[in-house]
Amino acid sequence: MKDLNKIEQEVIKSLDKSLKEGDVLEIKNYYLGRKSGVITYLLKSIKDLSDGDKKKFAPQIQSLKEKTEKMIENKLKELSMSDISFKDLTLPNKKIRHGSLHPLTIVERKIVDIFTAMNFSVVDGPEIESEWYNFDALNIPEFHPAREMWDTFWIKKDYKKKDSKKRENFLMRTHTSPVQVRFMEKHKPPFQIIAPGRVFRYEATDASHEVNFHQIEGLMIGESISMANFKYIVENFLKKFFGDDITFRMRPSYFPFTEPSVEIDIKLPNSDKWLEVMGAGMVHRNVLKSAGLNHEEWQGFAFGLGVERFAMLYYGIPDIRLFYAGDLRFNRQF
Ligand code: FA5
Repeated sequence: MKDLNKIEQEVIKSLDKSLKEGDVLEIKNYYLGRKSGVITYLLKSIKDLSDGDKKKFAPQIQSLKEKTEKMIENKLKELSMSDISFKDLTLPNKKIRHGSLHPLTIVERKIVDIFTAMNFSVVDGPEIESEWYNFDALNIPEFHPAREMWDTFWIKKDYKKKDSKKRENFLMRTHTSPVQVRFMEKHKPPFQIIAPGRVFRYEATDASHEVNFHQIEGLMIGESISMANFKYIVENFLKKFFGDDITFRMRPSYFPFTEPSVEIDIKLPNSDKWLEVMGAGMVHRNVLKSAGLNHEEWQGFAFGLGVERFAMLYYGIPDIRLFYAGDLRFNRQF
């Protein structure tokens, strides 16, 4: 009994002297440690006592254990509180990890900022699109071979748009170009817009191709907008985005909805390889007609750029699939 009291006094004394959490944990281990704690040892020895002693000492040892646990818990609380109240408040606090923006968000915002500074408005369009807006209105009628350029995720054939008498086929938009038509139907030129958004293609993935990626569409229509205006805008944009020493080329190409059509490639640093980053051209008269604009009166250019490709060049990311892998070691670098 005397020994039990002595142990209790010892615990009180040593806790009194402790100034740090570490000291208290050491005391805890010394008395209550699972293998060789002093009180643990006493508890374990109860089974060897005679019946009479068991009755007498077991409750006292148990109570000493509980008291000790309580004292240790209180001391730890006290230390953590004093830690706050006496801390030098000018010291830096524990580091809190903030979330960060995904590189694609950063790059998309950077591109949008450059265009809005050039007076382009930002507009939006649906990701589930009708066959009409994604293809027909863009001068790609059914059975036109150019439909092969966009491997399409079709939505169940018999899906019928609510409140619509007409049967329409729907799909996941393969590009942001349908937004051009939607906008031209409702607005009178002159105007200049960009339309950022997600697009979908049923194609095999590799280091520079994804099934789901992002584009930013651009459209500028007026009375006398020409390819010269496009060249000026795109050069300005690329220089603002990458810096003045960017090397790019305009290569003749084909899109059913522009005539003439071009593609823009950017030269990869320290290499003689080029990466295609956008398609563009003068809006085809059939597209203006589909949208209800008089092609004798209005003309202009359109372009569609791949956001992932810009992000890859900007950050030196070698594989497009990294954007969607969800690996925090990658995401936290931005
Ligand atoms: C188009 O989608 C056209 N709508 C672009 C356009 C708009 C042309 C307006 C003329 C006028 P294209 O399929 O080439 O074109 O895609 C445009 C850009 O998207 C490409 O330059 C590339 O940067 C990006 N891109 C295309 N396919 C993929 C893919 N699978 N993964 C990632 N980026 C892609």
